[in-house]
Amino acid sequence: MIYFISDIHLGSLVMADPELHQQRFISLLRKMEQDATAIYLLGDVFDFWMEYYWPNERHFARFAPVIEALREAASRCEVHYFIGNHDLWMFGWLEKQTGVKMHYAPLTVDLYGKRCFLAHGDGLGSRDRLFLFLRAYFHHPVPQFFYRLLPPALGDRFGYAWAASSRRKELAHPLEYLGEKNEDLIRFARAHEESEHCDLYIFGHRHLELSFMLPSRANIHILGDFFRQYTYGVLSPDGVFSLEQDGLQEVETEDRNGVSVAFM
Ligand SMILES: [Mn+2]
Repeated sequence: MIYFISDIHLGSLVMADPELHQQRFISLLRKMEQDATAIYLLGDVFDFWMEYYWPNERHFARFAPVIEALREAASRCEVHYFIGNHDLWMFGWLEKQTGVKMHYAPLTVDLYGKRCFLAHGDGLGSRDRLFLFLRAYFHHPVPQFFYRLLPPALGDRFGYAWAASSRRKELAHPLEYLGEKNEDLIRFARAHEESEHCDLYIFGHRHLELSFMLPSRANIHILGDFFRQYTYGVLSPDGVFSLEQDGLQEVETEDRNGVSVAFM
């Protein structure tokens, strides 16, 4: 089996019990390890992650259990870690500690005979100029250099507060499906199909579960999240992809081309 999970947002200030949340993710990782040939973490695993020039003992102590679980998972199967828009400030520390393979850009790869396009998804197909500007700023080495100079306690306080403000907005108004013309990732995949065909597009970022088939028969899957919906994706060796929910049966998904598919 190959597993895909994104948007866990570990450490978020809006979690009622952040330790329990971390443990729930660790339990799922352990379950996946049983039959996984690979685990793909598609971004925003952490609600905020910054590797400063100084040691950040508090941060590392807080996430010691999940760091250890990632190390163990990576010793049993391939573990791929894609940066998201909350945990993009990875500069090699986590990779060195755990043995996960970091990805700083989307990846096209053959998995069980399926051509797969994998990415967190932020910025792809986006027409939101403010978001794109901020994204370019956050990815720029100059502001990164200055942020990394901050004392970790100060930088983290600001970073987690910033991240929590978007989580709070979202909990008040859960993100909704905008329709195929307005969903950036659908538009992105549609354009991508014109130059290169992939069988599967797997994304995170949107915090909603979605399966959508393009006329080229490419299937787009958006994974949901692991703080409210607790969903993740599974690709079986026969090339069948499904969305599942932790601790429950498979979740209902909607085929937006009109056929509603419910798994029980
Ligand atoms: Mn996210």
